[in-house]
Formats: sequence, C-alpha cells, structure tokens
Amino acid sequence: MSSDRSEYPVTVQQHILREQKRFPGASGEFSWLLSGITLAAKMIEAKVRRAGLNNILGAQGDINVQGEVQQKLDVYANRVMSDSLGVRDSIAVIASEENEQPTVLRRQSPQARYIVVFDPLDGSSNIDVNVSVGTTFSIIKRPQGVYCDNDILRPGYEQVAAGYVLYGSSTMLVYTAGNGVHGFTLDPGIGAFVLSHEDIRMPTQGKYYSVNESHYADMPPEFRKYIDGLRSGQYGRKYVSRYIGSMVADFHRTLLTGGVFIYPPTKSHPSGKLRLMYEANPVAFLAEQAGGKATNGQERVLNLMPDGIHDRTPLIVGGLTEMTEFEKCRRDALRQDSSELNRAPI
Ligand code: P6P
Repeated sequence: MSSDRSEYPVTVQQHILREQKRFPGASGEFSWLLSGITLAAKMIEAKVRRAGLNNILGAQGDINVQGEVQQKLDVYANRVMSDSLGVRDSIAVIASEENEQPTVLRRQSPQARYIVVFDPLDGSSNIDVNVSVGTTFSIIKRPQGVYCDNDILRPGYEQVAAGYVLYGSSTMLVYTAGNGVHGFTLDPGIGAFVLSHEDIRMPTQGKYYSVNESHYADMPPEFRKYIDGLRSGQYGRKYVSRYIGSMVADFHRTLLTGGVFIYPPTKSHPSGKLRLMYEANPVAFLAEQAGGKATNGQERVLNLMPDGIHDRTPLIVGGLTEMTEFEKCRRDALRQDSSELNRAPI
C-alpha cells in the first residue's frame, strides 16, 4: 500500500467530517446534512450534463413564485434538493426559490436544528443555450424549542455554512463552514467531489469587473461613477468586463481571480434582482471568508435583516481594493448630494 497519502483524494465528506469537529456537540448531523446537498448536486449534475439529450431542456410551462417560467431542470432540481434534504432529521425547515412558502419538515424535534434555504438552479434561463448554471444554499441554525415561522428570517451573519454548486466546464462544490472557503471538483470517474481548491483566497485586486452594462443608464450615480473608474484605470489598472449572466458563474470567477461583481439597483429592479437569503447571503459569507467584502451598496450584506424569504437586494461583492474604491465613490456621491442640498434654493 502506498505510503504517499497524497495519492488519495480528500472527498468532501472527509473534509466535512474534519470541519464537523469544529461544531461543538454536533454528532455528525452537520456532515449528514451537507451530504444531502452533495447527493442532490450529483443528481442535478447528471441531468444538466445530458439536458440536450433527455428532452429536458425548455420550459416546464409552469410559472414559479417569482413569476418566472419554470424550466424543466428547475423543477427537477427543486424536487431533488427538497427530497435529499427532507430525509435529513437535523433539518427543521427548507425554503426554495421555487416555492412561495417554506416547507416545515419537523416543527418540534429537538434534533431538527437547521434551516436550509436554497436556489435549486440559479441562472436557469441560460440552460437552453448551454451556459453554466448553479445551485446555491445557505444553512442557519434555529433557536431551541418549537419552530416558529419567523425563525427563518435571520440575518446572514447567523449562517453556519453556505455555498454553491457550479455546473460549468467541470462541476464544482464550493462551501464554507466559517473556517475558510474550500472547492471540490466532481470526479466523474469515481462519482465523488474531491478537494481541488483548499482555502480559496480572493485576490486583493483583480482585473475583471462584472455587471450587466445595459443597466448603466439607470443605475444610481455612485455605481456609474465607480464603473467609469474601473474602465478608465482610475483604480490603478484598466479593468476588463466579463459578464456571464449567471450569478454563480460570475461570482466563482470573482472569487478565484478577484475583481468585482455588481448587481445594482435598476429601473426594473429598484431593490436589486438577486435574492438576499439564498443568493446574496451565501455569496457574501464566502466572499468574507475568502478575504473579500460584500455590501448592498450601503451596508454589509450579512447584516441585512430579511422581511421575507424572497427579499431582493442590490449586491456588490469583490476584493478589498475594488470594494474600498466603491466605498469612496459612495461617500463622494453622498457629499455631492449634501452640498447640492445646501445650495438648493429655499
Ligand atoms: P440580468 C439569472 O437569471 C440571475 O438570477 C442571476 O443568476 C444573474 O446574475 C442575473 O439573474 C442576471 O440578470 O438582468 O443581467 O439578465
């Protein structure tokens, strides 16, 4: 038997068990919970990889709670995530982007201590054109006692774990349990997610900025001023624009190569388009754990208090340099506003 242990891949299960030891009192329930997500990810991945062959492309025809045409893969991914998580006794409640209301699985069980909020297939409008899509998830711990409906509306700093699965040129699971960010690539040969990116760190400064430029004209002034600076080289380098239109893919590139991803307030989405609880919060937790920052343009995303599980929020997430420069733009815009107010005729 080889003595070189580096030959043996570290699977996500092994890594989670190692992380598990950080959760005092958790008796393997956390790793069992996360294994529900990895199982679902493999099942979704198998369908995504064959989408063009299984006549599973295209719209299911139904309209989901977001008013969006449900793609067949959306429906499948939602069912697989719900079923895989539903059998984990440690989960009290699940909430999905595809369902208007959360599903309460175990209201009174003292063992059911976790709440999982997820988007089963983010970016699904890109499925038919073979663009990367992703699954996002956020895990929060609920207070002891009988589950009450408001137990789910918690700020992002209460997340105990979060992450995403990116169905791209390879399938990757990226997660944090509060002890760094770790990436696992699915090895189709053995059907396991194996550690490929341990302790991911977001570069202090990158070279890409990522925003849907068609919204430029109706963004708030501080966002326009900031983007002008990214393009002009004002922040020490001329940035290159990269936008896939699938948040998980755009954020994954930002996490690995640095730079900034922005979904600002727009005319069609004045409160932003992305969802706080199952898109912005996981991304913000990962970004901070990797040395970056994430705000809604004014305050830290992880401090935002949701009013509803489908709340939207603007999001700007990136490396320290990019986020510091945005903050300067915002302060300048505030100063300009106040000086204009002072000059305003009485
Ligand atoms: P736009 C995909 O539909 C999504 O929810 C995110 O994954 C993505 O970042 C965003 O919408 C893209 O929106 O307005 O640029 O098409």
